[in-house]
Amino acid sequence: MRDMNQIRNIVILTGAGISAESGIDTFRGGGGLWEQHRVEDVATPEAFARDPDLVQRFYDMRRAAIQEKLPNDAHFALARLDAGWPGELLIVTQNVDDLHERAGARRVLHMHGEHLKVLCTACDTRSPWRAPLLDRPLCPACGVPALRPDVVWFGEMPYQMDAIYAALRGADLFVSIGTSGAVYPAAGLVRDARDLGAATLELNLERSQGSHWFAETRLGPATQLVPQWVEQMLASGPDNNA
Ligand code: BV8
Repeated sequence: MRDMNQIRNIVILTGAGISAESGIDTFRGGGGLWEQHRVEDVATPEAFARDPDLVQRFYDMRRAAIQEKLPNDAHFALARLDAGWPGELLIVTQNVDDLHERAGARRVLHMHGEHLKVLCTACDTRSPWRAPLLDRPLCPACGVPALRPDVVWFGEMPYQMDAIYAALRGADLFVSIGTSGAVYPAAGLVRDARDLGAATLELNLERSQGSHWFAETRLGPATQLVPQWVEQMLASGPDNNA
C-alpha cells in the first residue's frame, strides 16, 4: 500500500458492519431475514406495490429502532478524521441510519438514502421524518398521503453516483469498513478505485466477497480497527510530513 504520508484524498465506504456494535442488525447477520421475509424481497418497489403495509412496517420498525441507538467508537473515530484531515475526505455510506452524523461527521453521502427522510410519490418532495408511515400521514409539502421511505430499494438507482465517482477519481486511498461486498454498485467501487490508481484497505470482521480486490485487509471489530487506523492516519497525515 502507498506510504501513508503520500495520502491526501480519501474515500471511505461504510456498510452495516460499522453500526453493528451500536446494536443495529446487519443485513446478513440474522440470515438476512425479517419476519421470515428475505430483505431483498421486502426492500423493492415491487414489494411496496404488492404489499405497502408490509414494507411500511419494515421501515417503521427500523426507523424507530435507530433513534434509540448511539454511535460507537468507529463512528466517532471517522468523525475525528473528518474534522482533522486537511485533504479531501468523503464518507460514502450504504447505511440508512444517522450514526455518522450523530458522531459529528460532516462529509457524509448516503448512497442508499436515509431512514429519517421520506419521499412523496405525489410531489417528489423529500422531508425529514421520524414517525411511522403505516397510518398514511400527509405529505408536509402537498398534503397527499403518498409518503414512502427515502431509501434506495433493490432495482433502484443509488443516489449521487456522479459525486461518488468524482471523489474516486481524485482519491489516493479507498477504505471499506463493515460491508459484505454483496450489493452493487457499492461492492464494485473498490475495483473502480484500484483502476483509478488509489490504494485500497478493507477493515471488516471477516473476509468479504470483495476482499481479494483490496491491497490490504485487516480483520476485527470496527470499534477496534477504525480508531487504530484513524490514529495512524492523523499521525502520518499529509501535513505531518510536509
Ligand atoms: C441497482 C437500503 C441498477 C435499503 C440497500 C445480480 C448480480 C449483481 C447485481 C445484481 C444482480 N441482480 C440485481 C443486482 C443489482 C442489485 C444487487 O447488487 N443485488 C445483490 C443482492 C446481488 N443492486 C441494486 O439493485 C442497486 N441498484 O443496481 O440499480 C440500476 C441501473 C440503472 C437504472 C436503475 C437501476 C441498489 C441496491 C441498494 C439496495 N438498498 N439498502 C435498506 O436499508 O433497507 S442494500 C443494503 O444491503 C445495504 O445498503 C448495503 O448496500 C447492502 C449490503 O449490506 P452491508 O452493508 O454490506 O451489510 P451486510 O450485513 O451484508 O454485511 C455486513 C458486513 O459487516 C459483513 O461483512 C460482516 O462481516 C461485517 N461486520 C459485522 N459486524 C462487524 C462487521 N465489521 C466490522 N465490525 C463489526 N462489529
